Amino acid sequence: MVTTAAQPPAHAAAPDLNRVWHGFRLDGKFLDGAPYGNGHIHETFAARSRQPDGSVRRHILQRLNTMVFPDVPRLMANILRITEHIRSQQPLFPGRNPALETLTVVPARDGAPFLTDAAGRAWRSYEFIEKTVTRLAVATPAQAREAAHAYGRFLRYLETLPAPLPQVLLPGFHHTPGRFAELDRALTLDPCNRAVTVKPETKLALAHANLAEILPRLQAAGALPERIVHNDTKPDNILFAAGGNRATAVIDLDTVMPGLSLHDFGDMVRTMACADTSAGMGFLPDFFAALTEGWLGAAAGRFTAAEVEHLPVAGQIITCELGVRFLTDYLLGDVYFRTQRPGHNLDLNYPQ
Ligand code: ADP
Ligand code: GN1
Ligand code: MG
Repeated sequence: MVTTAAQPPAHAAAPDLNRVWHGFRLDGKFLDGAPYGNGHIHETFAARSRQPDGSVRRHILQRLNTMVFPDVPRLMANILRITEHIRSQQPLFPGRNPALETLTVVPARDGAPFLTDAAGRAWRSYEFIEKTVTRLAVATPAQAREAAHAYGRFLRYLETLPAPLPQVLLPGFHHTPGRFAELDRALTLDPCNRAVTVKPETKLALAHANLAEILPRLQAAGALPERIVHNDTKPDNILFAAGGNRATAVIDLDTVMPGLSLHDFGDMVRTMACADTSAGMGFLPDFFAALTEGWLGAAAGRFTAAEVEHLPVAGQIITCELGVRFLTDYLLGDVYFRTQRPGHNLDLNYPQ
């Protein structure tokens, strides 16, 4: 079942980052902290501290969205297993060191992988991966190829993750028929009387409903193996080397769960092989070709014939699925994604 979560109130008090920083096992003297990045789920801050040797270090502090991830201990247990496994892998790819390609959790003072502040809100901290940038969109096919290779490497590193599998914290996350059912419910409930304002968008979504069953049907027929996948493969979840094309690390591991490789590829097509051109939303064949090259290059022959054959339609499916999610969120009153202005959920460019 797909669930819809409400965001913590937008008026949540500005956090005392000094106090939060001191809750983690960090050395040095807290200097300052500020909002960081463009994630749609958590509130992310970068905190700076002066180290005993005089240098300045940064750490990520994230106030977690517990409406989306209510079970923080299980969330962090997944992340520790995933990051520790990746870190322990031998290099599989020339010039790449898996230990440097993943996040490092900073424990709280009591040793737990997160802390709860005085207001009852959960926080985690990561080592800041320096000399990197995230991109809301890739600028060249070379960047798309690099990103796809990084997400492909990620799958390879996790192939050997020992049992048990990471826990499924977001059931039905990429179950496209469930997302359509959510849209149906939102249209029926129409709590904000917005359905009348989104008739063209609704018509467009419903016209593509046939896409929803394609992957579930193939999976049921045994043509698509379940793998541990990332599930949120937009460019913003890759750290690229500053001033270059190299993909340094894959981040945002909250959605890593057993799932389908085609969902990961499809979300890359949605976010890296489509652009808003003067003629409307357009598909970019050269970026698609670069994604395919990077993805299959990293997979090194491991995908089944069905996983390769369905790469093109995967982009359509996930584009449709996310369109349905944003539309549903708009109908429900912008309660899930962090929107920055009225109508943001309807903006063609928002998904980036
Ligand atoms: P959300 O789930 O809200 O998208 P993310 O975990 O993706 O949150 O983090 C939001 C942004 O913060 C990322 O897109 C990236 O720019 C930045 N970020 C997160 N972790 C790190 C890190 N360890 N080092 C550097 N930047 C990071
Ligand atoms: C959210 O966390 P973030 O911003 O990387 C969302 C994804 C969407 C994406 C759209 C847990 O990702 O599913 O594809 O926004 N994550 C969750 O930009 O719902
Ligand atoms: Mg993110």
